[in-house]
Amino acid sequence: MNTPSFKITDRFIFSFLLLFGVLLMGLLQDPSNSFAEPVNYALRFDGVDDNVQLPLIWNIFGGDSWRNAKTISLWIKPEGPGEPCGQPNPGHCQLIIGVIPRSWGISRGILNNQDRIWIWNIDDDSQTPDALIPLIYTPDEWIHITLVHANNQLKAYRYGSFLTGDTRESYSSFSVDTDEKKSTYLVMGGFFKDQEQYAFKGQIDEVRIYDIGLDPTAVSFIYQELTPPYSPNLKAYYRMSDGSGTLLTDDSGQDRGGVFRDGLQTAGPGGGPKWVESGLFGSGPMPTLPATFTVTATFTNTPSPTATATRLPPGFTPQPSITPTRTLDPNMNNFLFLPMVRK
Ligand SMILES: [Ca+2]
Ligand SMILES: [Ca+2]
Repeated sequence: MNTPSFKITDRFIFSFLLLFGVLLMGLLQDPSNSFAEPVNYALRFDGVDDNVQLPLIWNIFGGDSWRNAKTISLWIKPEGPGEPCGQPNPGHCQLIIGVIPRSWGISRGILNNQDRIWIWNIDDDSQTPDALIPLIYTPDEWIHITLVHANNQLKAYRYGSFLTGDTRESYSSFSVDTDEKKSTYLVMGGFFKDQEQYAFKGQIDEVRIYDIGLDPTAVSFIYQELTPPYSPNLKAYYRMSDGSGTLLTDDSGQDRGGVFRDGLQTAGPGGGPKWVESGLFGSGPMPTLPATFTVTATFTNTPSPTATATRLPPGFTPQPSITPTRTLDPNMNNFLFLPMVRK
């Protein structure tokens, strides 16, 4: 008597599983469900007090080799025009990324009546002029910047391309670290100390830190995110992948993440920089790119008057190019830093 009822139950379970399976497959094929591509995030800094404190640079590099060999690259989207720097010194401009106490960095603002992104290094040798490289930028557009310091030379790249003239002789970055005490942190988004505030206003994405001076070919790889296996020289990688919270993950997997701050205070829930949709790399194979990729820079004091840098990803149609005229100030190469930058 029991056998038929078991069969009916089995059939019922089978039918139920079949129906469940069909429903599950339907869900999996629905692009609107939670299996959609994740958002590509960037971090927006408010230009008031937002910043991210990254680890001690000694810990990122596993020593003090950061003083002699490093590559820092990132995409930024500065908001609005730059402001006058607090002093005639790039350490007193909006800090985008660099070490504190300050000895090198990427910053922006108006120096010598020029609104520029500044690549700079302060070296130990007081007989050697400190290095300062100005880069033209357009407010509210994404721009890729690379700082390469190696072989006693500081170089600056724009959109992965190196322009003649964007190099300076510069020796080991100044450091206050001692054998007993390390206190030099890598910081992103702003410098804050007492009454001094040099906060970057805009977005930052795709930050890569290497412990070597990358060659031009490696520098030019800027239109895609990195994928594993990573170079052993990649010491930290910030894709801004978190999307929420007040911690910044190191996407190189080496646990060199950062902490959001408002000024010098650790940010509370919802505080610090904001997670925004990057607009830089879409979820498809083709990145969404900024408008300006063809640059003709004119130098008044070099025998070769023009240098053209063009680097377009496949399928990308450039918008009308800009032709900035850059006059290099001969005094710029001999720029003397004020002592207070070393705090
Ligand atoms: Ca804030
Ligand atoms: Ca990103």
